[in-house]
Amino acid sequence: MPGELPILYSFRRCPYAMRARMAIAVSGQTCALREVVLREKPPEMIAVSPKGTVPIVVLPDAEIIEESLEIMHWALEQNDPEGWLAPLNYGRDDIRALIAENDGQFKDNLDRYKYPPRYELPDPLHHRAQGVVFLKKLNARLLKTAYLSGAKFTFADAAISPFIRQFANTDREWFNALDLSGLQHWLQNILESDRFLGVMDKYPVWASGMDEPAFPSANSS
Ligand SMILES: N[C@@H](CCC(=O)N[C@@H](CS)C(=O)NCC(=O)O)C(=O)O
Repeated sequence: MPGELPILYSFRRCPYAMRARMAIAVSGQTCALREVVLREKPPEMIAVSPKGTVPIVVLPDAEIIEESLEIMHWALEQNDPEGWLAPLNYGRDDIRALIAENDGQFKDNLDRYKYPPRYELPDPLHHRAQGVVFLKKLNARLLKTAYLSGAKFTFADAAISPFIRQFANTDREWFNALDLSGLQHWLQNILESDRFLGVMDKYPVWASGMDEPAFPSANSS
């Protein structure tokens, strides 16, 4: 692997890493991928980013990008062939607010629904119901337009869909029975798309001294 490629620390099933990988893939940027397991993070990763979360990009000049939304911006600001940034560049504060709500309140409810034993006084169904408030907001948009900011898949769809996937997968039968057809079609359509499946390949866990595979891999679409 040539030394000048950016390094991407990633974890396949992490929703933050998924959205970063989708943006990197669409931008045409290639990274050297270091797949990690969260319970055993490589010391090289902690050395560059002590907060210890994935995804992280390490640029050839040693600059570190350690927030998934910033990684998306970094990739798309170099090359944005599908215009993912256009809604944000056109001052869509509603889209920024939607992403902030996803990352804040909705993610809190998702964690408390999906991983109740981690919390004191767990009440997963209360948090599931709170999560539905956000799902309804998304659904109202998706009954009007195919994607969150309009007719095309853009930044917001990549940023939010991995979290809706996780929420849905916690109890698929219950999710499928909700009266939220706009949201359900949107999610299904994304989960079956090459842009999503192409960033879900499995890679061996990286350890010091191992060669890094290229991401996206040459044969993924
Ligand atoms: N704000 C960060 C959050 C990233 C994050 O929390 N990632 C999780 C995995 S999905 C993580 O690395 N957690 C650390 C751990 O579980 O030890 C971002 O947007 O990149």
